[in-house]
Amino acid sequence: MSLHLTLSARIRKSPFFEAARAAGMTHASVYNRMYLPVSYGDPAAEYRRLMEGVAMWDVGVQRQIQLAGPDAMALAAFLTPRDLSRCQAGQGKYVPLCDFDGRLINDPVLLKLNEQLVWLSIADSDMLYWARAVAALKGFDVAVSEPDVSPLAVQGPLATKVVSDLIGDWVRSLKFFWFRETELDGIPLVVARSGWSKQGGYELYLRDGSYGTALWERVAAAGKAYGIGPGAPNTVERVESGLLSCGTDTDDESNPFEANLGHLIDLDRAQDFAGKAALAAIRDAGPARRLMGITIEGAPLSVNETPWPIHAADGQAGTVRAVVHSPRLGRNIAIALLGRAHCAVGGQVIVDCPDGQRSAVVSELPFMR
Ligand code: THG
Repeated sequence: MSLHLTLSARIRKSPFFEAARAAGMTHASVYNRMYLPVSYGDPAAEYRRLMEGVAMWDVGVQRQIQLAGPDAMALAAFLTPRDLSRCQAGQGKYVPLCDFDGRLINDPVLLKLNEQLVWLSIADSDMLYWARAVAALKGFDVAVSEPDVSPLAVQGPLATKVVSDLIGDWVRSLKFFWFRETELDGIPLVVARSGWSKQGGYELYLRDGSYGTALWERVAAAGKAYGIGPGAPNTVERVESGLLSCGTDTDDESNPFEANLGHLIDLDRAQDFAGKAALAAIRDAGPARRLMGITIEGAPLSVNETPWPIHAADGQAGTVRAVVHSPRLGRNIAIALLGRAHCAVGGQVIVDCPDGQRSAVVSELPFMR
């Protein structure tokens, strides 16, 4: 029998929740203490729509942490090891956030609205308290809040047609991760070329939750001609594409080097930032573990509910963080966190699957470009 989790007032709803429910949401997860719709009952159709057409996703769980005030950029620059000195207003940047020991605690998209206003569009951990604590300890002149802002993603090869019909032709010239403030018949939005897939698309950041259903319906209407349907951040596609899911692929001791984000860690910056010394030490020693691909033999596997142990001849080698059966590759592929002695491409390992042990082969990430 299937297990049901109960909806309750303690878990927050996105402004698109009721529209997503009306559209046939069948499965939800929890992210940033909110419901995240994950399926509408037909995973194969949802994958196909993302790969060949266009899908709309309620990703209101991607909460914004707003930094407002004269020290907004100074706080942002202290929170991330990535160099923001050339980041312009209207530009987004993917920014790992680390604690003082170099642990990876979140990996938001940063949006610089202007010199005194920054949003961190966060993954699943409580960055509001962290950002407030850091701002207070550093004495920065900045107000840290969680504003009423909720992204709706439009993803897939036909997303540009839908969003340009809806918002205007100018969206075609937005560069990857750039954004613009606009409105749609009085609905206040930030429109960004971004989204958690490698199939292209946009995110419409709704700046007033009372318009949630109205915006959903406008997107659905504009997408009708292109066969739009509801979907969700797609685990199959993101494992194929090697997009990081912080907290799934990583654990509480992970650092950005083991998560293959080393190219975003700018240790040569003059300014100090959280974790700088610890990250320099990790870089010099090399990370003890790394995220790698593995291909697991046998019949199609479904998503793991826990990290499955991985063994090698000399003992425990690591864990499977996320496994899917890839329709494009026709194989079971997984993102694995492996000890550095076991990262050699082509190496053989053994995975403890729920139905028994299976052999697997190590590869680079991503599986597909
Ligand atoms: N969009 C917005 N907010 C988000 C996400 C998003 N918050 C949560 C989560 N996703 C944050 N994590 C990621 C992870 C990867 C990417 C974006 C957000 C991503 N990565 C590209 C890649 O890996 O190829 C590009 C990274 C880069 O510029 O180097 O897009 O999706 N609003």
